[in-house]
Amino acid sequence: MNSTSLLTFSLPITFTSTFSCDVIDEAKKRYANLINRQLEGGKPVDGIKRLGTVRLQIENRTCQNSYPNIQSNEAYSIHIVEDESVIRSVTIWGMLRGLETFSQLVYKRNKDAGNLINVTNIEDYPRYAHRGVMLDTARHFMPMKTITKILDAMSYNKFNVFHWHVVDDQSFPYTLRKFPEMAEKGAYHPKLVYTRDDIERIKREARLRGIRVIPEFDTPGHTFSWGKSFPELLTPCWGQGRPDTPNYPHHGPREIINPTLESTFDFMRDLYMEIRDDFPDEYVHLGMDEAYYACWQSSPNVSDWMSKRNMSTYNQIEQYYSERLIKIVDKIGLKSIVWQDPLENNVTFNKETIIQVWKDKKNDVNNPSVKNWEEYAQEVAKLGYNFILSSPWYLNMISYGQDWRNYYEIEPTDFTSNENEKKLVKGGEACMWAEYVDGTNIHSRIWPRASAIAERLWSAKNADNIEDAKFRLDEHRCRMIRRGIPAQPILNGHCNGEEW
Ligand code: CP6
Repeated sequence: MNSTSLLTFSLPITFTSTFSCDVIDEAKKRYANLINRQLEGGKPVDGIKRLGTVRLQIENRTCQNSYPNIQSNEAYSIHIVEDESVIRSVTIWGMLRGLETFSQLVYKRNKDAGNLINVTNIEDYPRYAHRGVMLDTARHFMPMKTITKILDAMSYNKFNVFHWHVVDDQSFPYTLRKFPEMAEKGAYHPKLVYTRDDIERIKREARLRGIRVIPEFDTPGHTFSWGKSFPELLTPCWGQGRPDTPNYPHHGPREIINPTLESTFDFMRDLYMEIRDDFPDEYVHLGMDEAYYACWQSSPNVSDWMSKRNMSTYNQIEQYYSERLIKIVDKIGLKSIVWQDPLENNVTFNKETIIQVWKDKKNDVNNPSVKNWEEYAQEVAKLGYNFILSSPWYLNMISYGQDWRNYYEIEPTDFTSNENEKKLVKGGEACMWAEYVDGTNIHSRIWPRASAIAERLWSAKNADNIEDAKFRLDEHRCRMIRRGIPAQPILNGHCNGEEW
């Protein structure tokens, strides 16, 4: 590298911009702080030219009360030159991505050396609009500091969707305004809940990083904790092979939503109206995975109800429930994302619904009827739905060695040779199910493994050289460590002589 293509600078680094807005002002502070901390100790190098100011130029000044969405333009360009460098973007969301890249361009040759940046031009934009991390906060409660750290780390990896799998069978930690008893009775402990302030904070921290929050209130399955406060929402199971309870209903963990009562749908409408008012995103996640029929099958009330409606299969109940719920949600102005399962049971959705493909042989080794994700993707595409891919990116599945390679090598459009079907892929999500993680070990399990997924979702299809990626990922892992994310190692070695 000759000196004409290398610039040096002194700290603190400052960014200039011509308009003020919370998203940009906060980002300038965050990135100046990251860069200053990252480079601490280095003085400008003698004898080479200096970096001048770094100007942030945003074309579209929409900011106040604005949130990112699936259409947001996240493109940016960076021009590093001697006098006045500039980062350009169309939107504030693109500027966030540009600042992240800029912060990764600055470096030092060693701990005591000066701060450097190469003269360069970058034009960059994402391949996919939906680049998510799914977090389960029901199997283990995740403290606020864990969630905000995940949001921080997501921004270091240009993830833009926080899919919050907030409740499930085991606990209901979300404080609803209209039904506060759901969390009071359904959480693991009255302190292990997300308060109204916590929810506002998650929304705010996510927005400042250009991250959409998509909450999921999974029904009709995975709802056992809902019954702690509202038992009438669930279908009581009868018998269930328990000799002591053959002829009367009892509550048990396989209970799922009771679709035979009108009050169930009234409740769901109230719940989703509240979610709509809590979250600015146009999408909500309705879950709908793994609706086990055991309780419906065991219940004489359900059988009576079915025969009155001329239903003969349990799939028909699932269709009835799912199609009614999605109409309710549609009517109050929300678009839906659902796990793939209901499609397999012939539920139909409107074509704006996004399907999340999660099944794969690898995720269900005990079930011989489970197919490869490519086959599920094909089936979804044949039905004409847009979808996001998660099957190959289940962070909860672990094994010895470099499993990030398996994530990196996935090409989301490889399920088909049909160009129109390839266009149905809107992105993907790395999923962190929390049966075996909590605040003590979650960060090192997510990072840097999810970084491999982030690159696959952001970068062009032909950015697929894994032997190059290996060193990039290792360096990025060290960068995350310096930024306070305890990311686990992927290669032998050390981070710049630092002690870890
Ligand atoms: N919980 C819910 C889960 C899972 C799903 N839904 C799950 C299934 C298989 C694996 C990991 C997680 N724990 N509500 C499936 C979408 Cl390997």
